[in-house]
Amino acid sequence: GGVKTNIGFLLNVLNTKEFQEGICDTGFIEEHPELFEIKSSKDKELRLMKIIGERVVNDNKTLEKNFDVPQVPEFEKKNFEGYKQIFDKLGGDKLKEHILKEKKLLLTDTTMRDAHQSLMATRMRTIDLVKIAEALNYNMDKLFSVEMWGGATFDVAYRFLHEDPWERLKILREKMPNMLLQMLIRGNNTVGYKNYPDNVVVKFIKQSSKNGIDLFRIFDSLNWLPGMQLSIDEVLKNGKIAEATMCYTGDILDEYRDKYSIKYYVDFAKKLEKTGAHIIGIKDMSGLLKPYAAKKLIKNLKEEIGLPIHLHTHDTTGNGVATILQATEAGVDIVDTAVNSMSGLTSQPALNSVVAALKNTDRDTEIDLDKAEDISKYWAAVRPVYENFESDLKSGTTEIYKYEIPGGQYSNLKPQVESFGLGHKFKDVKEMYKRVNEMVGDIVKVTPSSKMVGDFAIFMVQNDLTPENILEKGKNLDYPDSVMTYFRGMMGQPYGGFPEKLQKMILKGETPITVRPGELLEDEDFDKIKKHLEERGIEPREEDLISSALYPKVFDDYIDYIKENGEVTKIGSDVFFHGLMEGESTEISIEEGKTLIVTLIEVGKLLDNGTRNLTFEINGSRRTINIKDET
Ligand code: 3PY
Ligand code: ZN
Repeated sequence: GGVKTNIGFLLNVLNTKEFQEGICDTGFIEEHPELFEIKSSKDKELRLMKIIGERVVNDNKTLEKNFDVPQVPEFEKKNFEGYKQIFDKLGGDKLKEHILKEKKLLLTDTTMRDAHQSLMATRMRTIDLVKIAEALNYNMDKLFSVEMWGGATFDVAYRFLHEDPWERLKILREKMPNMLLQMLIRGNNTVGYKNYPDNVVVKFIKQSSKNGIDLFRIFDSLNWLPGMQLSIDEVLKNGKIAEATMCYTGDILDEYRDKYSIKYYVDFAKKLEKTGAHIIGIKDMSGLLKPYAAKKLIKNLKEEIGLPIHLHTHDTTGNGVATILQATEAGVDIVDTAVNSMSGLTSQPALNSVVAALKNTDRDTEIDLDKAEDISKYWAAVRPVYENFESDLKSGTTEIYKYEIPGGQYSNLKPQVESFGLGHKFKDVKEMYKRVNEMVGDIVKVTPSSKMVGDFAIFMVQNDLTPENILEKGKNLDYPDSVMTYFRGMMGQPYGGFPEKLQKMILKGETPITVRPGELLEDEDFDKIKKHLEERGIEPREEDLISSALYPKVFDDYIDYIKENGEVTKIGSDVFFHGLMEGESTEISIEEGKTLIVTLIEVGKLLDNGTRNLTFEINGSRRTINIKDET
């Protein structure tokens, strides 16, 4: 099959159970020379030919591609006081005062994290982020922060890109000295799908702080404070900015839907304020916060809360910029946007559009629109390389107000449903998503609780279950892992409690927990992990121990991949995802001062033994490699 099928397959894998339970980089390689039994540059060439050859033969034969080279705008490496310097000078508590006094609307650029997580299944590679990082730092000097880490990026980097996310953080830190670097952390679930032991959470936050994260957006997938408290405390201990975040669901304008009322949010914000956090985040992961609801919510919060308010939303309904402008009128301090060419649909509202809208008003962002446009052009040229990971959503859809599916999940739900052979029942699954939400008591839906609702909905459709018949018909069934975890109380406690009858039926006599899972989980044994990784042939850094604690199998697989294939991060994304066409060349800088010019000369005929010979020219010398044709 062509590339479509294969990427579709990857998307399916992304949604399998294995994936949900759970970039080789220069730094990693330098610190792990043991991964390279083969060191000569001839062998590096051979490995590159093998990786590119595999793509050409097995992924890509039919794709006609013609990608523009993304242009990095010019920038001047000037000295200036960005928000990073202001924070380093003032510390979190005074930074908070500083933000409150700002007249202009402050912007966070989410392009490097949530935008590609929500548009293209989190597949953006470090090489594409790094290329634009300095231009962003120097040309977008008025930005408040850059969200570039956390959420799903950690896992996907290892799993699908064969990259080390810690290296991504280190390089971006170096390239963006004036920007506050921001990450998304799922409370005790950190960057995973389940609660981890407390010592894992502590180590993770410490190392992330040390490697360059300034601002942690901390949320709990059920808005359950105990699920966030440890993270908030640790961020404060490490001297970083704690953004305690409430997830928005429901509709505060609808008086018949009163579980998540304005009072609910104001009360929760007051609790968050008491934790000592510096900023209150509103995380509208599904884009449900309608423009006039935003106005009402922000107005009430500004009256009742003494902390800056940072609004995050998605544009899935098409109302995103309007929501931001209403929030701005009501006095919101900071908002999330993505550079235009990476905005809209399931991503964030458009940065450039917001900048333009506020010019010559008293909340002018002071961002240079021409420079922002040049950054947007860079991303516009990067985006087509990732097209196979995009959903087929072509316009905003108001059905999201009904289904309440988060941006990231929406773009993945269809391939997930298809992977269960239920593609023709996609609409039924969406309807069931809504009904499952009601059945479990109308809960906050964001990773990982959203995944539970999605898995449950698919399971219901698969087994012809309905909320009306499940207590009878569902008695003897084995429920998906995420559903079990949820009803055991291992994701925390939902506001309003569990539906008892359903919980009893699903747990079949098992007693659920009512305390914080971290109180019951044994501390992770890091010595054991160290030994395990040593046995696997590496001398683990602190970062590796943490990654292995978070994703044991994914990390092992990553190590094995690097051992076998060597470094892949230096390969351009067009070639990494699409290979080369006959006659096409690419430059790969394999180390400081050493660039390979690789040209694919010829793809040979299919041989009797099911392989093909591929001829390359590398820096002028011809070499041939034999690749098995699996198509
Ligand atoms: C994440 O947890 O990765 C999210 O972005 C949820 O919205
Ligand atoms: Zn989001």
